[in-house]
Order: sequence, then C-alpha cells, then structure tokens
Amino acid sequence: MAMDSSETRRIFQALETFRIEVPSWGFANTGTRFGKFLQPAAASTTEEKFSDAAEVHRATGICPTIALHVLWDFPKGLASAKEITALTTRYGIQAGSINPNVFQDQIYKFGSFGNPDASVRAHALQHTKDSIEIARHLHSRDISMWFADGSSYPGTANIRQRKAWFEDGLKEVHSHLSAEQRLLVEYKPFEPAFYHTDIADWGMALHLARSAGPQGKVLVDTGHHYHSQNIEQVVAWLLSEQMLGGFHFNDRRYADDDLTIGSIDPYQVFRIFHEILYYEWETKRKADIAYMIDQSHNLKGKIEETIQTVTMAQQLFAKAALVDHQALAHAQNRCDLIPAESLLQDAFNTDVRPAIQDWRVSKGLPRDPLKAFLESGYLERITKERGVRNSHSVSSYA
Ligand code: RM4
Ligand code: MN
Ligand code: MN
Repeated sequence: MAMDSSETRRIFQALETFRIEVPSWGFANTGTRFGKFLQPAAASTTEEKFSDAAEVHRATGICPTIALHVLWDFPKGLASAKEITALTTRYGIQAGSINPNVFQDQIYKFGSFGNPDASVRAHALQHTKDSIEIARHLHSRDISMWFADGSSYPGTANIRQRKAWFEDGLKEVHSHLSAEQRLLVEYKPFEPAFYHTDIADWGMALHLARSAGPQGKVLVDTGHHYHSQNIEQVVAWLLSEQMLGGFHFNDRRYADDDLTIGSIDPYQVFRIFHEILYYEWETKRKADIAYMIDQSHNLKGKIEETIQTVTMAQQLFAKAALVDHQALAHAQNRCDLIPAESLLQDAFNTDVRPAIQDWRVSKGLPRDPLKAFLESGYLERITKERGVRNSHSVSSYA
C-alpha cells in the first residue's frame, strides 16, 4: 500500500523515540549445546563488544546502549566498573541493563535464590547486590534478573518453599536499589530445568515483581512462552497493571531458539507493538519500557545480524504506528470485526521502508544501515585483527 503524508508524519514521530538495546553477548562466539562454530570477527573482550555496538549505533542511530552480563563483562566485579565507564566514553555507547549471573557457577547446580542451601542463596543475593552497585556506578537503571532455578524431576523440590525464598530474596535485593533503578523479573517455562522452573510464566513474575517492591517490573522475553501463547495479551495485561518493564526480543520456531526478530513471525512483534501504542494513545501516557534484544548470533555474522534485527524491529514499530486508533476503538465498540481486523492488517501490509529511509537521511544517518556497515571496511579490519586469536580460542558461551 502506498502512504500519504500524514502516514509519513506518523512514522517520523514514532521513530523519534524508538530505541532498542543490543546485548553484549550478541557479538561474542555463542552456539548451541551441541557445538559452537567460531567466527573470526567475534568479539572476545568487553572492549570489542563496545566497539561492535558502536558500529551498530553508527549505522542505525537507534542503539545508544548495550546490555551487559556481569559474569562475562565484569570479570573483576565492581572493580571492572571503572574500565567499563572508560569504554562508554571511548565508544559513545552507554551501559544499558545490567544482568547478574546466578546460573553458571558450579554452586548453582540446584538453584540460586531458590536453592535449599542457605549459603548458596546468600551467595546469589550478594552477587545481585554487587550487580546493583555496578549498575549504580554506570548510571544504569535496569537490573535484569533471569533465573535458571527449578527442578527436573517430580517430587524433588518443594515448590512452595522455593517460592517463599524467591519472595524473600527479591524483596531483599529490591531494598538495595536506588530510587531511579528498577528490578526486572524475567520468566521462562523450561530449560535448563525440565520439570518445573521457579518463575515459569508472567503471572509468577508479576507476583514476585510486585512483592519485591514498587520498582519491581516484569520482563517479557518473547522466546519464553508455550507454543501459541498469546504474548500480546500478556503485554496488554502487564501494561494495564503498569507492570511491564521491558522486553527481550528474539524469534522462535520451536523453543527458546533466540532467532532473529521477525524471521519467523513478524506479525507477532507487530501485534505486541500495536498493544503498546494503543495503550499509549488511550491513556495519553508514554509506556516506560526498555526494548532489548536477547539473541545469540551463531550462524550469521554477528554485527550484520544485529543490524538486521534492529532495522526489522524499527520497521515493525513503524507499521504499528500506522494503526488508526480512533477508527479501531470505534470498530471495536460496534463489534465491526472485519473493519477492526483490517485496520491492523492494512498497517502491517504497508511498505514503511521508504519513509524510514527518508527519516534516516533527515537525521544524517545512512539510508541503508547494513550496506553502510558493509562498505565501512570495519568487518574486514576486525576479521583480520581478531581472526588469528579467535581461531585457536577455547569457545565459551560468551
Ligand atoms: C536465558 C534468558 C536470559 C539470558 C540467558 C543467557 O534463556 O533469556 O535473559 O540472559 O538465557
Ligand atoms: Mn532473555
Ligand atoms: Mn532465553
């Protein structure tokens, strides 16, 4: 469908505020549990991750922050924060969400906040408090918690007791937040625990975020749902409860596949954005949501896939901005099904790419971010510089 000038205006307006955070681990060598195929251009230091993130931001103009994983990016804990601050200045990229890691250490075999061993629980709490301190140093607002806690066999865990430990633990770490910080609670129904996970769905995350305190919010990772679950409904409910803190975007076909946004089901991401924009129109209130990417780039080039992801997210957001809310509200009230549905479908089917390209040019950004990146020479340079070292490096998750 062709666009008129009011549609172009709507897109320009929507793009002014749309920002999305890239994950530091998206630039590192990652893989599946069956193997990792190393890429010569992969980042293996935090500095290289910042440098790659800066290229993504240079090409797209909408990725000013990078999500950091405490275990992978702060090898010396709080003592590493100074070096990270120096990187933020050097590369013009700010530290985004801080992700504590309470799942990789050997002590976490039977859980972290829900571990029956009080000393392990204390260790996990301490790590989280240290992460909050790191975030404070970096002026990061969001502490993003994902737990591998759960059990793999029926009868092996006291589910109610573990829930109580989670309530206590999250309450305690919440009390260490500064006034402007937030505690985001992520949920996931399976993996690595295969019988029960302690925070399996959005209802459990909502309960725990609420009981933690007023700065607790829910984080929706699009890959962390059962098949055919209506994620945009979850989003609508969390918005109406003012409990939606942020997203980890990725796409999936089977499980937590961590595929490129929109590669399998772009309409789903569009519907999520639509619920958010519809809420904002109705309430006249900007939803305070951290848009973040949580993908592992195992097969495609990492910086290229990140740019592909960001431009796809931007496109789907622009399409969602085209929905005529007034007309939709009217059609919904009258139960005019086909007009109501068509308002979404027409917006989704509009080719917004020319308007986005014009917006980029108006901002002094490259019209085609991926092309600009590929022509910059950066990829050839890092492939050469990092290639030798990466070819005999031991692969790790990030
Ligand atoms: C989980 C979840 C978390 C991520 C870990 C590594 O599945 O998505 O957000 O930090 O993976
Ligand atoms: Mn995630
Ligand atoms: Mn995941």
